[in-house]
Amino acid sequence: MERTYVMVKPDGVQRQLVGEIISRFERKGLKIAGLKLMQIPRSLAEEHYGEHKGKSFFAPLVDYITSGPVVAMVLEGKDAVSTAREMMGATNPLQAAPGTIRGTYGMDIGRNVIHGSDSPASAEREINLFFRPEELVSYDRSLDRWIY
Ligand code: FUP
Repeated sequence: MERTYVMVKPDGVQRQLVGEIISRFERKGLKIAGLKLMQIPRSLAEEHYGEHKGKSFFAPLVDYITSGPVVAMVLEGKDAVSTAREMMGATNPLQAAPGTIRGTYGMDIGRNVIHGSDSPASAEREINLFFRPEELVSYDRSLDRWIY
C-alpha cells in the first residue's frame, strides 16, 4: 500500500474545513496513518518548498504556510498519491474541477486550502520531513475487504 503526505493549509484550518476535508478522504477509503495539528517553523517551510526557492511566489508562500496552524496527515491506500491529488484538483483553484477540494473551497492559488504530495518520491520525502517514524501507525481496518 502506498502512503502520501497531505496537509490542510492555514486557510483551511481558519475556515474550519478540517473535518470536512478529512471526512472526504475517509469516505473515499484512504486510511489515516498519521495526523497532527502543528505550526510549521519557517525553516521547515523553506525546506518543504525548496524546489520553489528563487521564484517570485516563494516568500509569500512561506509566509502563508507559516501564518497559522496546519493539519498534517499521512494517508494510506492503493495509489494513495494520485488518488489524493485527483481529489484535491489543480493547484490553481480556478482550474480545479468543480467537486474537487480546491474546486469546491478555493478562490486563489495563494490560498488553495490543501497540499498533497505530487509523486511517491515526494511523498516519502515529505512524510519524513513532517513525521517521526513512531508517529505513524499501521493497523488493520475490518472494512478493508469492502474497499479492495
Ligand atoms: P502543488 O503541488 O499543487 O502544491 O503545486 P506546486 O508545487 O506547483 O506549488 C506549491 C504551492 O505554491 C501551491 F500550492 C501554491 C503556490 N504557488 C503560487 O502561489 N503561485 C504559483 O504560480 C505557483 C504555485
